[in-house]
Order: sequence, then C-alpha cells, then structure tokens
Amino acid sequence: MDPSRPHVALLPSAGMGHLIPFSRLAASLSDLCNVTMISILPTVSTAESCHFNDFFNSYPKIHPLYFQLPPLDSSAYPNADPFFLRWTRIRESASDIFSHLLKSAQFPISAIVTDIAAASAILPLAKSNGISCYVLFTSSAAMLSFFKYFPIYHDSNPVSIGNVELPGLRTVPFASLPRPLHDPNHLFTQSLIGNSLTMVKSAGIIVNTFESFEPDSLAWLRGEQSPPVITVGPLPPVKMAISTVTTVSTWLDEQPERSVVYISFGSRTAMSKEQIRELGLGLEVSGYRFLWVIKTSVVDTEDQTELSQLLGDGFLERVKDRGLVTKGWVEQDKVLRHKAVGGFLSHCGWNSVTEAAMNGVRLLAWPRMGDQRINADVVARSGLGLWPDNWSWEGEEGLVTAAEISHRVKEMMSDENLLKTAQKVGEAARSTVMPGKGLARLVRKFEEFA
Ligand code: BUP
Repeated sequence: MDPSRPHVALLPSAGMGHLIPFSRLAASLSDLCNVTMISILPTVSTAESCHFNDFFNSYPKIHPLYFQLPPLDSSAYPNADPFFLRWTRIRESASDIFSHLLKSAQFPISAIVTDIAAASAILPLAKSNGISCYVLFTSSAAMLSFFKYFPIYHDSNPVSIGNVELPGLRTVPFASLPRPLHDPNHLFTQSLIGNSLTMVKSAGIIVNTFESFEPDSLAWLRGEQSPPVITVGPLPPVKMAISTVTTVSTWLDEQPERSVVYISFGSRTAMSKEQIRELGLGLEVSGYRFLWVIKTSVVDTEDQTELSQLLGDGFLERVKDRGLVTKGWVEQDKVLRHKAVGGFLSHCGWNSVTEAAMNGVRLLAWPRMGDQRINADVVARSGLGLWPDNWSWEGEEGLVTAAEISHRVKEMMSDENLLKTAQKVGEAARSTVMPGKGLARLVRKFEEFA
C-alpha cells in the first residue's frame, strides 16, 4: 500500500450481478488508489466463490478482507430469494463488518463504497466514524431515478401501488416494477425505501452507465436535490490471470462473422422446463446459429438437471451443427466481444446490457424480474435493441411460444439498421471508457478526504 494515495474499501453484497461491477470498479481504481475489497463468506453461489479466488489472485495489489457471516435462520423467511436474504443478513451484521474493517486497515480509510443493498446500514456507521461513504448503484440510471423517487411515491400511496410517474421524466408502468414492490408492506419494499432514503445522504452515487446511453435519466437525477451522480461506465471487464481456451471459444472461432445468437438470462434467473423447451424450439425453427447458457435454479449449486432431460429427446442431436448449449459459466464479456456473435437474447440484467453496449451487440430484450423491465426500456430507447414488451412474465400470462421467439430472433438478426445503431452505441461506449473522466472525478473526491 502507498500511504500517499487514498485508501478505499469496497463492500459488495451478494450475487454475480453485484460482485462483477464491484470487481471492475476495484480493478479500475487499483492503479490510482489503495483498494481493500471485502469478501463476505460463505458466498451464496459457487460462481461468487470462484470469482473471488480468481480475482484476488489476478489483482495482488487489491487487499482482500474476509468476513465470516454468522449462519442465518432462514426458516424466519420462508420462500425468500437467497440473495435477498443475504443482503438482509449483511445489513444486520453491518456493525461487525465495519469494526472488522477498521481493525484490519493498515492505514486510515479515506472512503467506503457500499453496495446499494447495504447502504441503509453502512452509511450511518461510516458517518459516525468520519469516513465518506459512496454508493455503487449496480443498475441503470433509469432504475436509479425510480429508486430515488419511490419513497416519495410510496408516501402518497401507502396502501396500493400503481404506475409510478417520475415528474418531468417518465411514467414507470406497474408491470415494470420489481415484482415484490407490488406489495407496499413487503420486506423488499421496506428495505428499498430504507436504502433509497439513506443513499441520498451519501457523498456520491456511482453508476455503471454513460451519458449518451441514458441522457434523460442522468439529467433528471442531476436536476434533483441529490448527492453527485458519478458515471463510471461502462466499467471495463477485469483481466483474470488464468485465461483458458474453452469449448465455447473454440466453437465460436469456427462460426461465420455475426452469425450467432447468444442467449443468457444471467446468473440467477431460472427458467421453467416448459419455457426452456419452447425457447429451444424457437431457436431451432429460426434457423440461426446459437450459443445458449441455461440456468434452471436461482442458485447454481441447486442446478442438477441434465441438459438432454431439459431439452427433450433429440434436440441436441438435431441442432448439433449450429447450436451449442451449456449449463456452465461462460466468459460472457469475451463471448460478446467475439466477432461471430451477431445478437444477444438477454434478460437485461444491467451488467449484460452494458457489456452488449460496450461491444455494440444488438439485443433482443426478454426481461424476467427485478429491474430488468426498466433496463429493457433503456435498451429500446437507446437503439441498442428490441423489446417485444408483450412478452410475458412466466407463470402469469403463460409461455412465450416457439413461433413468437423464432419470429423475433429473425427480426433482430436481419435488422441492419438495428445493427448500425447498436454499433454506434458501442462506439460511444468505448469512447467514454477511454478518457475515464468519471473515474478520475471519483478519485479526486477520495483525495479530498485522504
Ligand atoms: Br450466466 C453468466 N457468465 O455464464 P447481470 C453470467 N456472466 O460471465 P444477473 C458470465 O454475470 P442481477 C455466465 O457477463 C454479467 O457480468 C455476465 O449480471 C456474467 O445479471 C453477470 O447481467 C450477470 O446484471 O444479476 O446475474 O441477473 O440480478 O444483479 O442483475
């Protein structure tokens, strides 16, 4: 550690969608600051523990600080999402995490960057210890606008939630809200409100986005009374020390340029067997080449079903000359950079969207839960992709049929104008990464307190 530089501690919560932007921010900051990254153990998923190991091995300059969480009695929260439970547990253990951080720090901490999911617990502790606290918001500026306004909306609509009109920006339809918010008394609703009200007292909100991608939301946020909103996106991928040649990369190398549809719904969006079969048929009928990452459970350790069982007899054999299906972890940032990839059927997790934007890959949006519909709206507005917004939430309006999927895949892959606008988004994204103005601004702010 170099005592002449600021010392920043980063606290990610749980889930790859949160850990990945934290790792990217930590890696980008590690050339400019001393960085401590807190790793809360045990992780919820295997993907997270593998990521922490590879990341700390690849960035020896970053100081890992492990914190063992006491076990949680999950029977108190039947059927709760395990990642949401973990966020709750981290908030409950915040003062122990904080003391551990202060005791272990080799020299004083200039700033802490907390995950938005832990903001309500971490910010007061940072303040009382005289440490400036920033929030890394791991979704879009559009979602941040909604998140910031929601407590005001909830105050005037405490009993029933409907469309949420953000004055002067846009209306977020009821159907686009994260599903637990439909219930004003849900634990998720209450914790979102707590984190939102605390976030506005932070020293700054860091967002993995860029100006030309979300100009209206960013202008709106900056016009509101708010701490500074610092855009640092798209955050470049981390460079892991071990890079292996995989079946996926070898297969992609053999495919013609821009011929492949890449399909992934992120690390924690499970799809039912019925919808998986319908999607498989849709891809088959579309006639396009495809690379498909399948997840059938929210947590990877519970994903046990064999591919052949999921996809039905004969599917893998029928598509073997033009389709690759996997249940493993693929290096998505590399896939999206590969010249064979021509389109991305995505759930619109924000990391996936920013990775597609960075690489100028056109997107077909199929949002499933959480912030994904609000992100899909960004995709459609920016011209990065198409969002057939009649596509259903699974289990409510029924399945999206193979015929519809095939039709939309063909529509995306044959749309040359969409390709051009996506490529323009990519150029704008890459030109933002190069000067790194947002990051430099952030480091200047850390220095003020060092
Ligand atoms: Br699956 C998968 N490889 O096989 P999102 C995901 N990823 O690199 P999510 C891989 O995980 P939240 C795989 O590139 C992205 O950086 C992917 O984050 C990477 O979605 C990340 O896109 C997934 O935000 O998280 O997992 O649903 O719910 O927090 O949005």
